[in-house]
Amino acid sequence: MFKTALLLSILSAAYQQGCLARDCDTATSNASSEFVLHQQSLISLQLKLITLQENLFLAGKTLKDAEETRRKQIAGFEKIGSRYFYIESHLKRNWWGASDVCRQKDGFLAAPRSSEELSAIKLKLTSGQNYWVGISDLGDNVTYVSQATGQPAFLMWATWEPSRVFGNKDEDCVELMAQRNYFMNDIKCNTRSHFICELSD
Ligand SMILES: [Ca+2]
Ligand SMILES: [Ca+2]
Repeated sequence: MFKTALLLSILSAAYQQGCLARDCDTATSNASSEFVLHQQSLISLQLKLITLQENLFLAGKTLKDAEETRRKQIAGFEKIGSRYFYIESHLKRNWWGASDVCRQKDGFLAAPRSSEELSAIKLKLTSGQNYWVGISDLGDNVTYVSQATGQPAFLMWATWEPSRVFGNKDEDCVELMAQRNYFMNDIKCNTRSHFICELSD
């Protein structure tokens, strides 16, 4: 957009210079002069239109940025690593209830995507409390899926977890388990725990 404005500006100046070089004052045709004026007027209008479009674009971007910032602040999310999370250390909900709270905040139960992200989140948790994350094998009782993405989740199991591998297939939802240094544990989904939400990308 800015390049177009610059190009038109240069063309306009070049056109005027060309006119002077040909000595427009001595032009014999009135029609030719009118044509030049119309062309200049048209270029001038085009430049104004481009300026208006630029201003509209910038205003829209500013508004969008302000809304995004406000949305994050209201919901109480904080930036941890490169993403936004909300850590609920007061309320306890079962896995579905926790998921509902996150959805009401326009997010999902969180699914950490890397060991670095999980480590950063751990630093924010209240000692001794377990936290739901948005991972379960409720779909096929085999694959642990991120609720946010619908894709197989990043997993970092505590020792002897998941219980499914060791014969207990009733533990379908995943928590960060305080007693296991916040590594992951599958547990029954109706357990009431604190929870972590993430904002959608
Ligand atoms: Ca299971
Ligand atoms: Ca387990």
